[in-house]
Amino acid sequence: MEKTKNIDELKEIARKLRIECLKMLHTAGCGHTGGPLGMMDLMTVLYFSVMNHDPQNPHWPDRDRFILANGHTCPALYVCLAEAGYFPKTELAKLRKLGSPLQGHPKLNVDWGIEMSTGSLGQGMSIANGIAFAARLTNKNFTSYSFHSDGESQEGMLWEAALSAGHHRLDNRIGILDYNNIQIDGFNDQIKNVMPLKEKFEAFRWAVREIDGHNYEEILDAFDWAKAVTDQPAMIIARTILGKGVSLFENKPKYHGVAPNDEELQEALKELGA
Ligand SMILES: Cc1ncc(C[n+]2csc(CCOP(=O)(O)OP(=O)(O)O)c2C)c(N)n1
Ligand SMILES: [Mg+2]
Repeated sequence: MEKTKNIDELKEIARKLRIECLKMLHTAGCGHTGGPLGMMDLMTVLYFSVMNHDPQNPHWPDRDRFILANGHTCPALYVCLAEAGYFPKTELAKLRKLGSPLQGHPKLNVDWGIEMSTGSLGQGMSIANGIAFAARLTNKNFTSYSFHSDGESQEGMLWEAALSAGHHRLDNRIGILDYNNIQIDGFNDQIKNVMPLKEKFEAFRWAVREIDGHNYEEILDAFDWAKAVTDQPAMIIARTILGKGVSLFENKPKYHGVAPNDEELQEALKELGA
């Protein structure tokens, strides 16, 4: 797939994807709005600048793999996959409808670029590790990427898997962690503070970099850094703003799991220049 490192181009893709994302959620009438908007800059860079993948050949054995461990944020994944050409954009309007492959949490469908069913928080780290082990065992060079969140980091299972990746020096593993300080019931630091995350992952033998998850220079740079890490897995901890791009939703826990209503959609589209 054609990749770009042009920041203006990437920003424009992300702007359009935020619009698509809000429209699909509004049509569905339910779903998660805040997380996907906050992750969109990182997801755009991953899908259109970083990962080796081919929507025309989704089963390509050498493709990089992507696991969305915080599966509830799948609207962000679905718009990236549609934009990349895995399936027609008209399918986005069927989000969460009976029979649609685009459910409220990802369902395994490699033809459409969905590498694993996820949504039960904490499992994605183990899955991505397994894929990385498989690459090692079959002498393949692809990278196993996984996306995580602060709320998800309260799951013990994530840490057990992180320990394994560090111990086994899985340097074909790159994690991204969305730190927006918001989870389903409110602010993470008030409910059960997962900080400091950098020191935790370092103690589990990961190389760690902290970035602003909306700064494209920092995002691009972090992925270059992560790919160059040897002998260790790499974790990019990205500070983000839940609902980024739409003031109405920004940093408001309520929008963790609420779709925009008619008025909210109109206001959001105006702000995004739709
Ligand atoms: C094992 C498990 N327990 C509970 C849930 C319910 N749940 C869905 S999202 C979520 C909050 C996760 O926090 P985070 O990903 O940081 O939320 P966001 O930043 O997207 O608002 C919870 C508890 C789940 N999906 N899986
Ligand atoms: Mg969060």
